[in-house]
Parts: sequence; C-alpha cells; structure tokens
Amino acid sequence: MPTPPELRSALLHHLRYSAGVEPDRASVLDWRVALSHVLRDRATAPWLEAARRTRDEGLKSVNYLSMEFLPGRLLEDAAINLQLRDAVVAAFDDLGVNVADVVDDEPDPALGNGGLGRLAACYLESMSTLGCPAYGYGLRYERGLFRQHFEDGRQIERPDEWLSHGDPFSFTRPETAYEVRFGGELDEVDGREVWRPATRIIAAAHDTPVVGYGGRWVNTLRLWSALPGGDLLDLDRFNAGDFMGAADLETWARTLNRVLYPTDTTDLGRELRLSQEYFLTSASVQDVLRRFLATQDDLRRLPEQAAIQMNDTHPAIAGPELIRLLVDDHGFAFDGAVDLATQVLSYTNHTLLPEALEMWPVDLMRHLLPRHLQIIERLDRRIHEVHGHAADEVHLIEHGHVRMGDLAFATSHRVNGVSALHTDLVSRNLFPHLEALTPGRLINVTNGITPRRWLKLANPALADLVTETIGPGWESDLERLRDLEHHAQDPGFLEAFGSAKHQAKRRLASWLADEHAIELPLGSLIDVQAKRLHEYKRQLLNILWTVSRWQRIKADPEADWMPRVKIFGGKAAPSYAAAKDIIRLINDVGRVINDDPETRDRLRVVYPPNYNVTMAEKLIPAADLSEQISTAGMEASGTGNMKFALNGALTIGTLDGANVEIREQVGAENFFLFGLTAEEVTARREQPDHARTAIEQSQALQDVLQAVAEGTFSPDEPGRYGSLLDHLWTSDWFLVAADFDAYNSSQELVDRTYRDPQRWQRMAVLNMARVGCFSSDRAIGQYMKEIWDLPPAQ
Ligand code: GFP
Repeated sequence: MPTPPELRSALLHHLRYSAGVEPDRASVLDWRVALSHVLRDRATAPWLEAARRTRDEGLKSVNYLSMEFLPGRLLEDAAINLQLRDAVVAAFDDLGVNVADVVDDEPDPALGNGGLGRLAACYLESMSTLGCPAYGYGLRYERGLFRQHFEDGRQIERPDEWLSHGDPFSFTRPETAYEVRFGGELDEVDGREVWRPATRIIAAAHDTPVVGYGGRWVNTLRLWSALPGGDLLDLDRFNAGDFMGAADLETWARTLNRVLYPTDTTDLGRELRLSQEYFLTSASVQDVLRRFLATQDDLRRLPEQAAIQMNDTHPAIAGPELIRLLVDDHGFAFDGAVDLATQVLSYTNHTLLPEALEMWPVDLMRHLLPRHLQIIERLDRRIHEVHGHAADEVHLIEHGHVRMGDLAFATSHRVNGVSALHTDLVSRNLFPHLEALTPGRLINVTNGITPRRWLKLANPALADLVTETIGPGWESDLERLRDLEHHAQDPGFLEAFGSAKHQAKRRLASWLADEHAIELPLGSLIDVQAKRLHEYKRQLLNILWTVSRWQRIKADPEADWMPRVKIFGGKAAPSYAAAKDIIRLINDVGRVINDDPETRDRLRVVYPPNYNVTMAEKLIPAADLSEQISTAGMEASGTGNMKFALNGALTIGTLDGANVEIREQVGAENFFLFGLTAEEVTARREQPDHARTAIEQSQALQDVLQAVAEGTFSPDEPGRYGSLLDHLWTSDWFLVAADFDAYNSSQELVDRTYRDPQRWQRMAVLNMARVGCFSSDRAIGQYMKEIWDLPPAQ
C-alpha cells in the first residue's frame, strides 16, 4: 500500500510526464490527468494478473453485453476500491491542491439512460469484487445522453461532450479490432450460404479497468468505437474534389458510436439503432471467440469457458450472430450451433412495456443483416419442428417484425426477470408460451446495488458511523448491516444517525447553492423522486399532490404544517412529449410555490437540471423520504428504491417491482404503502370511465386540476396543460387519479411520523439494517450459480 509521500511523488511524476506541466503551472485538469494515471497504474498490476490467471487457469468468464453503462465518475470509486482514498486526500493536501476540485473535474460518462445502464455498472463492479472474471461490453458513445437544461421550465437537450478532455483512465487498443459487416447479398456456394456484405466497419476497443473492492481483482469494461480512415475514405472521389462525398462512409461509421439512443421514430433512426446494436454485438461475440481460440481449439467447449449475458433485448442479435460465426466460419452444423449458442447465452428482461420490447421490421433486417434474418427464420421453423402444436403460439417473426424478446428467450438457456413480481408477470403475460416449451428456463434474480458507490462513496458520514458501530467489512458483506438493529433503540446512536443525515443535507445544500443558486431549507423533510421521467413512474402524481398541499396550506395557513422540500431529478426522452409536459409542469408549479411568501417556509419544489449518477450521489444520502410511486405492475424492479433505503430514507411506495421485497425485508410498519395492486390496476383499467369516476370522487384532486386548468401555474398560457388534463380525465392509463387520495393519506402519515424524530430515525435505521440482501454482490452470486454456472469465488 503506498504511503501519502509515495503517492505525492507519483502524482508529481505523472503531472510532469503524462500531463506535461510543472506544478506551479498545473490546472485542475492537469491534476486530474495525473491522478487518473496514478490510480490506473495501481489498477494495472491486479488487472494484468487477473487476465493472466483467467488464461492460465482456464477460468470461465462472463461477457456482459449492454447498450448502456452508467459507471459514474471513476476516480474516487477506484481510489476507494484500491483502498487509497485517504492516502490520495493526504497527498493532495500536502501538495496544496483541493482534492474536491480534482474529483469534481471528472465528467460523469452518461453512456446510458437509466436503471438498466446503472445496473450494468453495479454488476461489473460486483463481479470484480467477487473475483468473477468478466468483460463488460458496450459502445463508446462520443456523446453521452444529452445534457439537460431548463429554459422557461422546458427541457432543452444539448450534446454531452464527455470526451472533450480525453479519457485518461482508459487504454485505447486499436489492435483489438474486428470487422463488422452490414447489408449486401446472400449467395449459395456449394450448398453453403455465403454473405457478401456491402459495408465493412472496423470496431476498435477502449478498455477501462473496473477495480473490485480491496483491489484483488480487476475486470474490463470494453467499449467499441468505429475506426475511421482506411478504406472508409474514398480517395478517388476526394482527389476529384468531392471532399464531403468522399467521406460518406466514414461519416456513417462514426455515426455508429456518435450518440446514445438516436430517436427511433424515423426509418433512418431505426436503421441506425439496429446498426449500433449489431456493431456492439458482433464485435463482442467475435472478441469472445478470439479469446477462447487463443488458448483452445475445440469450440464445442465454449460453454465451459464463456457465458454471454444479454442485458435486455438490445444485444439479442447475439444468438443469430454466434450461430452465424459457428456455421459460416467454423464449420458447425446448424442444429449443433444452435445448441452450443444456447448453452452460452442468457438474457435479462427489464421491462414489460410494449414500446421497450424491440421488434424490428423484417425488411430492415433483410436490408442490414440478411444472413441473420435467414438464421432467425430457420430458428423459427426449428422451434415448430421440435415442439409441434405446443409451439403454435410462438412466433419469432410476426406481422412483418422480428420479435427480439422472443428471439432472446429462444436462444438462451436462462432468462431472468429482475424482481419477484416482475418475473411472475413476465411468465404470465410476456412469454407464457415459450416458458411452457422450456420449463425452468425463466428464473428471478432481484436486482442489486453496489454498497461501495452507494454508501461508502456517496455518504461518507453514514459509512463512517456504520464502521464505528459494527466494524469494517460490511462493504463486501452487506448482510452485516443487520447488526445495526441492535442499536436501533440506542438514543446515542440515533442521534449520531440523525447527524449523519444532517451532514448529507448540508452537503446537498451547499452544492445546490453553488451550482444552481437554489436554497435548501435544512429543517424540512427532504422528499426526493429521482429517476428517468416516465408517465408510469408518476412524477405527475407527485407534483399534483404538491399542488394540493400548497392549496391546503393556503386554505389554513395557521395550521402546524410540517415543512417539506419536494426534490425532483430526471430527464425525459427527447421525443417523449407527455413526459416533457410533466417536466414543465413541475417547473411551473415550482416557480409559483417557491415565490409564494405565504407558503415558502413550509413547501418548496427543487428541480436541479441534468440528473446523473453524480447528482444521485448527492440527493440520495440527503433524502428523508424516497418516492417509489409507479403504477403497480409497471416498474420491473427499480434500484433507486434500494439506494435510498440503504441511505436511511423511508419509502413511500406502491406494491411494484422490488418495492414488494424491500417492504417484506424492512417490515410493513417501516414502509409507507399506498395504491392499487398490479391486479387491481388491470381490473380498474377495464372499468368504463374509471378516470372520470376517480376524479369525481376526490375533491382534493378536482381542486388541483382546476388550478392547473385555470392557468394558475402558466398565467401567460392558461391552456398549456390542456392535453395533459384531457388525458387524465379521459383515459389515465397510469391511474394517477385512482391512487391520488390513497397517496395523500399516506403522505399525511409520513408527516405525522416525521414529527417524532426518534421514531423516524428508528424506522430509518431498520430500513438500512435490513436491506443488505439488495447488494449487487448477492445478485451476482446468484447469476454465477444459477445462470453462468460459475463457482462462488475464485
Ligand atoms: C429498467 C427498469 C427498472 C429496473 C432497471 C434495471 O430501468 O425497473 O430496475 O431496468 O433492471 F425499468 P430503465 O433502464 O428503464 O430506467
């Protein structure tokens, strides 16, 4: 373990030789470059050793394919996991450099959208912590998810230039590169299919070390980018003066990893999206085979060496791609290739929402991936040949579309849902027919979160208190938090627990003040809903209730109202108009309420723009109340719910996703439950005019809707929320109206409970103590045993 003086000289060395400056001329960026190199150096020895052991001992590796990774800032996390954080702080202190500035200078790579991408990052870190050999495979988007700004309350999207200052913690590997082919024709030559592609793009690797806790094992996050140059530039056209046209193909290649999630509402957007998915998948599968063939030659043994996990349907083309490579390049018979591929592959489903279950038009597939379409057609025929009438309801291709969920299911030996409720719904509503053909294929692995980032890094005061109270070791054995239960009655401990929460609130307050000029009243109940904007997550229910609370304070200003700050964080997909309306409403309501002298001491709305992992690390530790209020049956799991509970927030929530299991763990008496169940939701939607009926039964909701309709929050444009209101009165698919009164009653119970700080803190401690099972280490342990067939720890 290096001492602070050793780290100090390492920093000075890299400042000079990697950043190329002297200390007295160094900028914050220069110091960050130096720190990146120092930490990367420390990660490299265990990284190379892990790779060597994997090779020499023939260890089986996991290959986690995901279109999204939301790793968060890397440096502090790496320092913690290498157990160097304190030494780094001391070294910078000694150099007279403010370490917080250096940490804050690092961009937060927004290579994902929400829960799925963050889950991938937590899982990769847990695999390293558990010593499970793994590669995370993704795309190195030049620009991450957009940066969100608010103008006049509206969401404005701007490109996120996360790479503009380089990426000093990664290694670029132009020689780890594969050709990915697109389009063209199929020919039959000597009874075999030959694909003559129209375009060939080279995918090159960029590797980021992912350090496990304790620094004993380091895995790789391998992100692909298209390699420009070479044959992509048409020199004849260039020399003829057509400089732009000469670069057409190069431009297209670069587009493959230019942005995350191009809007797929146009044909071209869809084509790009499928091309991106194939680019990721093909390069990754080729890499898996190349690594295997480097030490072995009998591909039939591939399942002993490699597991490929498809994170949702985005990489579902992995099945046809692996079959194609085995048949076309390695001489396998079709059936043998299918059996082998299925043993290697597995698939995690993250959603039941129809719009998120990909279906690619057959024509598009034929145009981009003709050989794969042929394989999918053959797979479909094979299922019917093998299972006869039992497979009558199974269709990999239907109504001119390839159903990627069914394809992923059919080419996997295990499929998993991400919470008990979700898995049950997947089995009943999504894949009942496929499951009937292959009983036991579908299992549940409830999601998890890494305690290193989500407690040790994000909440140092609380993490220190935990260590003082139960000793070290909980970071990699989170069930040990149970020991905190013994302290839940101890007034001294409760006070210390309250003071850790207060410190987190102060940290949030100073960040809000510095970055956003927002004042956070510290004596209030801090109530947070931080997640992607989506109608099913019901930020609308939250803001409508906020209006109702405001109206009630105004109607009875003398009453003893418990002060609340309602904090929101989240982005809406750029083409999702309804979600953008909700964002604007939150901002409009916030402006009016925050300016109201009569209520501003008792109610505030705070919505800092550009929610990301770094912001989550500030909001979550400071929260008293966690809003997990999705329409039951629609949130597959949620992982924010786990992070808040781990940080001592109480949950107000529906019986949805992992909320169900969190409530079971923490005890019903320590959870604010409300709302319809998933079954009741289905039944309610069938009732004619259920929306209007629900509104007519709630005077409070009618008052709120009237205020919105009258333009109380949009006086310059009273009709601004016409379509949103219309939707609520006529269809209300997400049952905001049906759950409104129940939500209100539950919120009133929250207030009453919060009035007794000791009681609240006791409940919060019990929440924290009982959510150890939501560690991603537990989840990965299950994947290793039940899906990947790997021994527990290596
Ligand atoms: C999705 C689901 C969540 C789930 C995560 C991870 O999140 O309920 O917790 O995947 O499994 F919706 P998003 O990527 O859609 O935010």
